[in-house]
Amino acid sequence: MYTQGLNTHETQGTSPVDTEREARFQARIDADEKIEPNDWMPAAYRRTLVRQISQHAHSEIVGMLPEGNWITRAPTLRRKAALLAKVQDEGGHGLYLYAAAETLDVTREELVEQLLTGKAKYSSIFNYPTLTWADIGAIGWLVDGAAIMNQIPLCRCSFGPYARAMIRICKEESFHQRQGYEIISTLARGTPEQKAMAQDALDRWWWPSLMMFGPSDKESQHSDTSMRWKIKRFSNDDLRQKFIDATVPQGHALGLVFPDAQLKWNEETKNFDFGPIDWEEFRQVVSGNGPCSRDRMRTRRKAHAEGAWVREAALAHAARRRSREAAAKLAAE
Ligand code: BYC
Repeated sequence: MYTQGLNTHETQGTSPVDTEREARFQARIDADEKIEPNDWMPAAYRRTLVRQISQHAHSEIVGMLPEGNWITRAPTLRRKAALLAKVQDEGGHGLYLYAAAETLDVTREELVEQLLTGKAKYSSIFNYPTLTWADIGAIGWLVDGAAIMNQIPLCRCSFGPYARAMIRICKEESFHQRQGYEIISTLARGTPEQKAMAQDALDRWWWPSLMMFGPSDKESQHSDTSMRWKIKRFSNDDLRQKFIDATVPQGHALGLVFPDAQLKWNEETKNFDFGPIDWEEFRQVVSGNGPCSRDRMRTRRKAHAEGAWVREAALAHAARRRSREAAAKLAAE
């Protein structure tokens, strides 16, 4: 619905006109102006945004699956209501983000197709299993905590529709993080068995959470350009470090131990030093060989197929309403 009449020219190349347009575009970015869908933009800026925003949307949608697994098994009614609300929020985040991507001359159908055929990526983190109730706490505390660290700067992204979608998303994410930390702290302060569950969840989710920030700055293909265009405001490694520095004291306050023997406060840099990340594991997960990768895609494809009647019914309803409105208009003339 947003895709009509947009500036979609992919023709820019190296002509003096293009060079001048690109310089004007960069000057607007440097002046912290927002770029809006109908403004001229380099084709590569558009492509980068479609890639990032749609991967982000897919992550929200696939991200509903590991937690959805626990809705029917939440330990109390209060926990169930909070988890249900959180998972619904994630569905909503996916929809705002698909709508933001659609302002860039791509349809939701194309984006969903890319997810379902395995062409598009989604966050590595959602390819790990949720084995116990403590994992729901760990997801909220660590995964949503990492998400907030990465997403707050996106509220200042140069592309207006993405930045505006992120403001609302971040407000909701902060509730998600708090509900997770509350679950983990209840378990960590509970019986020895409950504390062991919290520790086990931290052991399994810590390293995958650090991988959410993407490859190291040396290996990141897109960071330089995305930072020049103010799509990204901080590098992957900088955000990862900020997350570690904020999260480690929270775990220590609960008497939990991080699964990293090299994790240590560095008085000189005022940061936590940490051990090496297993980038081979990250590469495997991102290329579809994570512990739950196939299961996630199978579940998503099944949900999409089973929802076909809802999409068809909504389209039929919209068509009927349009024709009824047209008939009423004609009768009134
Ligand atoms: N997993 O050059 P780089 C959530 C890919 S939703 C998979 O550094 P970039 C939540 C990257 O796409 C969390 N792939 O890329 C939801 C690129 O591949 P392509 C999602 C990854 O874009 C429900 C290649 O590696 N958050 O939190 O500059 C419940 C090279 O990387 C990952 C977002 O999407 C990964 N972890 O930086 C609870 C935030 N990392 O496209 C929570 C928005 C990297 O060349 N996205 N790749 O094939 C971003 O901020 C950036 O896209 C990233 C990567 C920091 C993720």
